Amino acid sequence: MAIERTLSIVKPDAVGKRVIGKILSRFEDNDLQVVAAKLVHLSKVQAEQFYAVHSERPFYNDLVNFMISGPVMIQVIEGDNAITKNRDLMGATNPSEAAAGTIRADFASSIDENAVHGSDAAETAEQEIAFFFKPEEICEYTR
Ligand code: IDP
Ligand code: MG
Repeated sequence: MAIERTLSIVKPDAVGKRVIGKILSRFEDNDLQVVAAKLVHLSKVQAEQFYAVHSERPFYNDLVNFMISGPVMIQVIEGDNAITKNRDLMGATNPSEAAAGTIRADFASSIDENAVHGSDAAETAEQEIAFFFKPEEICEYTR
């Protein structure tokens, strides 16, 4: 399997519940390494641009307003098969459908406030990482 990087966001609901550490532990416990991270309060423009792919969806305005309702923890995580592995650790978009033991099953309360974002494919991972991080902000580790 190839080493990949993906973008992960701990959303405002989970930051507010003070479970940043528990969520990042899920990645670390599953051989995904945090290679860049920052806590930020997104601007409305940033949230609109980040979720532009959903701009025609009925939930877009609610999603943007939720994402700017408090700080978010944004990280690049790296490891074997990181994109799919992160999606598997996250669980389904709707926490009521998320498998037991997934991040969303354990920490999310609704489809609107579902604890985490994760890139869904190689192309979006690359775009989303570049949206938030300059290349020099991503660390190289000797494994
Ligand atoms: P994902 O986060 O699992 O990749 P997407 O379909 O990409 O799910 O949707 C992005 C985000 O938009 C979701 O995480 C969720 O916060 C929100 N969202 C998606 N579908 C709905 C919906 O039907 N109602 C309300 N919010 C939604
Ligand atoms: Mg998505």
